[in-house]
Amino acid sequence: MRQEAVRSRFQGALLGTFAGDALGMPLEGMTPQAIAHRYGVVRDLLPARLGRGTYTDDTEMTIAVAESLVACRGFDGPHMAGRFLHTAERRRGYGRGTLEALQRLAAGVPWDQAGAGTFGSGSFGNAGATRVAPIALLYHSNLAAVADLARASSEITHAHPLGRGGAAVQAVAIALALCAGLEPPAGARPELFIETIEHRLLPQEALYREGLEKVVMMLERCPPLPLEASDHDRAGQAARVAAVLGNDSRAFTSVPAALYSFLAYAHSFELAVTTAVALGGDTDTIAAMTGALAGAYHGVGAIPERWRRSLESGPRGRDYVAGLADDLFLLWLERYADVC
Ligand code: RVK
Ligand code: MG
Ligand code: MG
Repeated sequence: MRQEAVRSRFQGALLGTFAGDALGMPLEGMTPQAIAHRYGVVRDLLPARLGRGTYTDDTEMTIAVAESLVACRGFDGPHMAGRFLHTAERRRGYGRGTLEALQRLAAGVPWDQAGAGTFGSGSFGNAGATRVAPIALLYHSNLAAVADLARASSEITHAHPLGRGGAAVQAVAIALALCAGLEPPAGARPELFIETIEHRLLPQEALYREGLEKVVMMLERCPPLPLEASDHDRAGQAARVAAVLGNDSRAFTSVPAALYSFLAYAHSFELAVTTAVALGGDTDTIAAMTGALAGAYHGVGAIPERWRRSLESGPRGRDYVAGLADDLFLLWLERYADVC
């Protein structure tokens, strides 16, 4: 029974990333006001550059992380770097920092040096954080391993301490969401999330402490709206949250923005992810990270069926991603289930 619940959460986190990415992608770069003016609250997958329901770099790299963990039966830096390089399709839309690191990997630079020179000191873009769900799932019973391996996986492309730190914060949050979702009476208590994540921060990641404190402040100032709230009220709240937390593609703004969206609406996958999209800015990535959190918390059944059935199919589409989640679950069952 419990194993089925864990399995559903592995699928939820990976397909939740995919659904958030696909819902957010057509709005990427728009302000919250522009989204509200044009669409109200976005509740359905819109036509997109590569087709409705298609995914971007965020999901593509998450797939690569999962493939590498499964193939190597755990984290292996050189192998994961190889998967990033061989699975990246430019049409999915990659950030500059990731592309630069991939070029260095292609030129033979080792996996732990390829991300070092971007923007002078390594990138603190959010690509290291948005792909981290498979690591959080496989190691969820050991938060120290979750944080360390998230940082190591980020280093391949995003070596700045704040890039690595964003991956650690997002990964620890996903692992906590999974565990909290298995214990429904306790639920997703924001104080517990914030305290536990803060405890895992390294001194050079102190900026995340500020981000997490802002999340607490915004959960108080902008608490979840009731179900019957109007689109106008939802959009207004999203704009206020984005103005304080930020919504751009730097990890130290977008990771807290995703955490707010999840914690404010932890009772509903759909409300969490639509809130993330309403924040505007880096909508595909913030919604992908929110989808990973909410999917790990609720399990795959909470992703609206009308979204799930419209996600891209094909050789590396939704069935493949669900299968990868199962492979990862079986690996967890074999190697780590007994320590839970
Ligand atoms: C196209 C100064 C830095 C910095 C540093 C800033 C895809 C830059 C995904 C940079 C995501 C931005 C998106 C994002 C993210 C980073 N000094 N500024 N050391 N490090 N920045 O280029 O690969 O959509 O302004 O590494 O993480 O869907 O432009 O992007 O939305 O952060 O790309 O950092 O991908 P990048 P990424
Ligand atoms: Mg993207
Ligand atoms: Mg993005």
